[in-house]
Amino acid sequence: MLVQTPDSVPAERRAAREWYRDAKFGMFVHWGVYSLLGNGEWVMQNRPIAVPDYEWLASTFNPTKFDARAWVSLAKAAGVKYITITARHHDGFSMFATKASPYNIVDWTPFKRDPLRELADECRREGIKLFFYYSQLDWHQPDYWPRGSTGRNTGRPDSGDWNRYLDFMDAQLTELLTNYGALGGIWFDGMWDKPNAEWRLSRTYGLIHRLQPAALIVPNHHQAPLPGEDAQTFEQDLPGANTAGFNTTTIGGLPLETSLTMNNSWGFNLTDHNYKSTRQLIHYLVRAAGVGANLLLNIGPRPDGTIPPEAESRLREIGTWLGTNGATLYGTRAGPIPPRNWGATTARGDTVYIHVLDWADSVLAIPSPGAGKWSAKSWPGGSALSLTQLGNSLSIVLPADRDSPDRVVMLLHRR
Ligand code: FHN
Repeated sequence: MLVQTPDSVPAERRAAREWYRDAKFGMFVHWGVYSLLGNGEWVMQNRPIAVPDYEWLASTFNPTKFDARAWVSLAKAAGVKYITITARHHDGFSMFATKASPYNIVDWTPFKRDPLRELADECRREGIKLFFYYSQLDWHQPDYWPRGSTGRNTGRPDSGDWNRYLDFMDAQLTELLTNYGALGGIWFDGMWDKPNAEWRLSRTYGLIHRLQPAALIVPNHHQAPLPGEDAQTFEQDLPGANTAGFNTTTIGGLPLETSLTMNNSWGFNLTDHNYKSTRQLIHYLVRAAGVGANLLLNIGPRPDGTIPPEAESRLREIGTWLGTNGATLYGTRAGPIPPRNWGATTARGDTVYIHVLDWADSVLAIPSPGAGKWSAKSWPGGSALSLTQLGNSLSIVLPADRDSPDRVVMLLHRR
């Protein structure tokens, strides 16, 4: 497999990686046939539902209220720079027009439209990048054989042709990278179902980089980065943390992302109203930026194509907050002071942004972010804040507004 050194990565892709580092905020969308049952995207595995029953369910999928313009304008209002949507999840149903299998939204359902086409056109119009989530795991295809740790009670025959399955995936990836214009990239998931199988990754990655040299490969395989990959994504954990149990990999030099549910479900869950507050979500966005990572915040649209109001309101509130504070995140990198219980720091050039998230007091003492003299200003007002510099530490009198989800202090290096 080709060893990937930074300079072996074409300039276009390096530029795309920098765009991705600058983006900081993406909207994840888990939407598909499973949304009909309102019990998350693993319902076929968990219930379990055999292939014929699930195929019947799929034939009833008809999201007549789906409106790509409404979705993309909400994303824009939320301040997200890219959308990552499930083109095919583990249930094996394709949410796009494909010649590789009739088991897709255009040929198998009364909907007969290609929502990914409509989204791609709308994203291009609004300047939002589009990534396609693509599951390597498949609970429907007989050729996903030998089975992995899941999908064992779907009623499929105990036989199949693995290489034909890999060919099927490459054929679909060719369609996704040819028929929807320039993409942000492909977000892979599911390899963890058969971690030791021969996935022919260099062939598949080579295909993607050939078809769209600027498209990024973001693999959610919970392993250390492999050649040809462009980012490291962590699930339900900030990079370096591991409350979820599978984020065991060390942080490499690639751009970082963390994907997060807004409630406890990726796919639509009728009874899961356990939504995080807007404040918690802003804190997650800021803490992710504090370690140089993007937040990929998930929504699970309903089977009719509408977005749950709890998700919509939170996205709009985050967007309002970013309207004022976005400049302290977008285009920044991890700040000189690693994350703290009181908050995090981001930096752009010589300017350091101190994000005070959880701190009851009016004065904060921090290690000096670097030699030389520093001054402090409030954000966004820009009014001077009292700063005392003693040796290697600074103590800053914070802006008064303790209720703000993030009291931002701008630290300026005084030459
Ligand atoms: O099994 C999937 C799950 O359904 C969801 O897509 C998440 C999103 O990051 N990834 C897998 C679990 O690791």
